[in-house]
Amino acid sequence: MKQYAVLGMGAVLAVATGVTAQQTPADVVKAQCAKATTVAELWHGFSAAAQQNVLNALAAEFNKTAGDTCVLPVAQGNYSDLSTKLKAGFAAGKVPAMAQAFENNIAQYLEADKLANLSSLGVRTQYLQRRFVEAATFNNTLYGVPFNKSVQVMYYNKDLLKKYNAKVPGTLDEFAKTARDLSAKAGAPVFWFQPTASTYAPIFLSLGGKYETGGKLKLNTDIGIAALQWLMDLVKDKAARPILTGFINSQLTDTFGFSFDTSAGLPFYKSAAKFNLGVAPLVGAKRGVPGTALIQGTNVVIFKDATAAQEAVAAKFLNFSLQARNSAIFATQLGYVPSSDLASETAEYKAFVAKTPEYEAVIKQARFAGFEPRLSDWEAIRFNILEAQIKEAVAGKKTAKEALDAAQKQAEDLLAGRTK
Ligand code: FGO
Repeated sequence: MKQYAVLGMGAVLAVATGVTAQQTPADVVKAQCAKATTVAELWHGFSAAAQQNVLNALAAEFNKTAGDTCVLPVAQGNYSDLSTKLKAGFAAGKVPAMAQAFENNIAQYLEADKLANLSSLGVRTQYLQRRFVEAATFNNTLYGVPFNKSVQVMYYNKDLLKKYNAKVPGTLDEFAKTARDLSAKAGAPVFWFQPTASTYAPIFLSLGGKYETGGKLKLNTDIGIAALQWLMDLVKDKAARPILTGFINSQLTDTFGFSFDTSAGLPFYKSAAKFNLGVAPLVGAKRGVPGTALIQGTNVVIFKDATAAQEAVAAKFLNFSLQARNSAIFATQLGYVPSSDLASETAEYKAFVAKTPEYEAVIKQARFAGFEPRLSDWEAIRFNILEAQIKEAVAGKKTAKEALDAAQKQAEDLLAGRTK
């Protein structure tokens, strides 16, 4: 994988900055920032080296244009580590100029009154994907810009399907049938999934589920129960295998059949798969209409407590990264959906798609995708409550209804402030 991500942006960077083969993008940024009078830190949750390289390469390209100012990406672990560290930073009075943030993180950081109004800082959004921009807009004010937004897609093993003469399923029903048939023939569950809110969401959304009705969070709907049951039945029938730790793309073997996973996994799946990898839009309720993916990945926000000089550099950096060409390079390298509507017109984008046809599934899927609730407590709900209950249900400790009823009760208590 390292090769895949580093080559593209790395090559672009090498031309732009004269970087030598031995220098990593992080080395370049470090040297640039050592000389700068204003350093705007960007705290992020990219823990994979390949992603850090692409982000650092983007910062290095920007820094070349930024005079005696610079942007310094700073890794904080994964996304949850990042939000934990930011909240600790709020308490200690120390925050960076910028950070990655999910929509619910924006809601939470806003409650703490930590976010800068991006429009006032001159961040331009007219060519950006509208619904991403709307998702980062609260009370008519822009607090984040889409930076690395993903959708989920269906990864599959073409060789396994071929071996057993199976077709790529077109609906959730066909998927369940194919997974059962292939698992019986292969002697092992072929659908690999992480028992998390992320995996549950596309099944729930594709069946027509909604997390909120009339402004109220509802986790234990009939559709929710049906979605969880769908997953539980596949596990019971030995057609689905829960992956409890680590990324699926780090554990691929030739008995892997299918997964529903983030498009940001594309470079990792591509380099790890020793079989012919297939990538398709998700299966949904109806043939010919893709399922509904969860939109994940993050926005970038700017913090109010940064100095005016840092805020100005940060705003310039965001405008730079969202330019069509930069958005195209960054997104395609990492399997993200380009933030700029103009990205697909660029030569860089076209060249990438020509060489990586799997990426087309990402672009198709982007039209069929939805968000999780933008509640400030959602991060706690999705991991500590919903995911915990999904795990119990999938392990056979609870029925789908018991699990989601418990999730609903715990979420209500949390939202009412009873367990904060
Ligand atoms: C990840 C997480 C949230 C929230 C969703 C939220 C917090 C989910 C899901 C939990 O940028 P995305 O699409 O993909 C991630 C990216 C950066 O790490 O690369 C993906 N990756 C990394 C290494 C690898 O080997 N394979 C690979 O796919 C990685 O998944 O974001 C999807 C996965 C999760 O982090 O376990 O978004 N998520 N909503 N996290 N904290 N809060 O509200």
